[in-house]
Amino acid sequence: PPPLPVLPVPTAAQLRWQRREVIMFFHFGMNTFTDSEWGTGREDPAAFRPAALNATQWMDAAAAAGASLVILVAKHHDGFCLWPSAYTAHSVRASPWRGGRGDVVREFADAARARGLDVGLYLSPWDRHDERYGREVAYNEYYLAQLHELLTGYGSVSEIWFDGAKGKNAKNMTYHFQEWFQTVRQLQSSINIFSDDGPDVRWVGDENGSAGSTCWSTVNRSMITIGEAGIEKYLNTGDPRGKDWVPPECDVSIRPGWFWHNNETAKPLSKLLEIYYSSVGRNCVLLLNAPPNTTGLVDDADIAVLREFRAALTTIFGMDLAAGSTATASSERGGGGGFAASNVLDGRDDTYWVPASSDDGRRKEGAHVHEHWIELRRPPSTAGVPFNVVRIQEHVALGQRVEAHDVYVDGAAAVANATTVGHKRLHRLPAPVAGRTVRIRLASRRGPPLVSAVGLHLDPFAAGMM
Ligand code: IPT
Repeated sequence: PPPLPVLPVPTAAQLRWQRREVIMFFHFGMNTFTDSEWGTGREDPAAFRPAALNATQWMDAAAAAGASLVILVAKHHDGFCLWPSAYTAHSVRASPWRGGRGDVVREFADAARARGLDVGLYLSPWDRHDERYGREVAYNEYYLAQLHELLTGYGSVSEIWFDGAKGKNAKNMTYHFQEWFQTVRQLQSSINIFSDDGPDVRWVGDENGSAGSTCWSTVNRSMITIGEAGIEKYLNTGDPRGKDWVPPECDVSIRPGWFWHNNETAKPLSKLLEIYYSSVGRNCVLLLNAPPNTTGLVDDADIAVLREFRAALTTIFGMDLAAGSTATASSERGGGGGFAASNVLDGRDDTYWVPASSDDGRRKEGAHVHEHWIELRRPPSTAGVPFNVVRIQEHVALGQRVEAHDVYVDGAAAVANATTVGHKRLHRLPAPVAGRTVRIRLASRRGPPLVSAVGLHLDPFAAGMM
């Protein structure tokens, strides 16, 4: 049978989220038209007038990036609502767009589903417009009522985003997060709730797409206060002793700002790839923002760079230079359960290598400590083909375990030496190497290491390769 889990473990919804790897964010709203990032809340709804909004075109951007989930900012800090909420006049209903009968949330959700993409929503707790803001009960009721509208009126919602950002007028405002979270669960049972503190997905602690090189999916939620400065480092690395499974999401914009500004342009491919390695390659999901412009479309140049990004990932990871290898390990669990080392080469997340139960990775053989390791031996035909990326994946469904590991090629000095693995760890080597054998030593772990994949790739976009 499979080994016992090492707690905590992800829920089914968290596992589905983790395997998405790249998802997309759309910041669009009043700020798009006022050329700002944080509106004051005093904007005239008449300013919201996209000339040719087409949410289907936004989905082209998501498809170009290979994202399977798209998250829309339904209300940002300026309080202007992109759907005709019954609880405020400050919404699309008061704008000239579609004669006041428009609903961006509806168009967004419909366009996403038509493309087979899942839907997520962002509703800013901080509100600089609403007069109830600052009156605790009144504002919390208002916010809850809007959650109700968004989570009952637009079909299934896969992720909801609670941004911890706030300004001075937030000082006297207490948000009833527990009431909000429980209401969300009641309305959408398989949703993932994002906030600094989860409960399902946590902020990674920065907005540059960079997780800690040690990155645990676990934290102690009691250590985190939403929106409080000083928690960033904890969020960035997680906590090996964490009792709560709350994996990190890296939110980053493809442009300098979250909203569209005429004088800004998208980051180049090289930057997006660097972000991919330091987010997805460090056990995170990457939430990439592409802001639609004042026309109500994503700039063609932005879609082009997203397409380039996905094409580059396909070039790098579409070919596995470990294919055809044989895999051996320090030991293998028997019993016919199918836990052989060769599982790391079958391209599946649900099969994995398990060491023998008698093997605790500390057994002494003479002077030698018999540590856990797994080794690929490449066939003669590919042994000379160089690679510069090593991919390692843990079977996190049974808990995140690896605390320290190294990678050796042909028994020489380690080419990589690191801490956590998690769902996916990508090591970029300083230069391409060729070699017959690649060994991963799992020097330290919480319980037996369960490795679901090891891959070798050539990244031609890496420095010095182009
Ligand atoms: C920042 C919030 O302070 C933080 O709580 C989190 O929600 C984060 O946004 C999400 O990106 S505010 C930002 C200006 C750093």
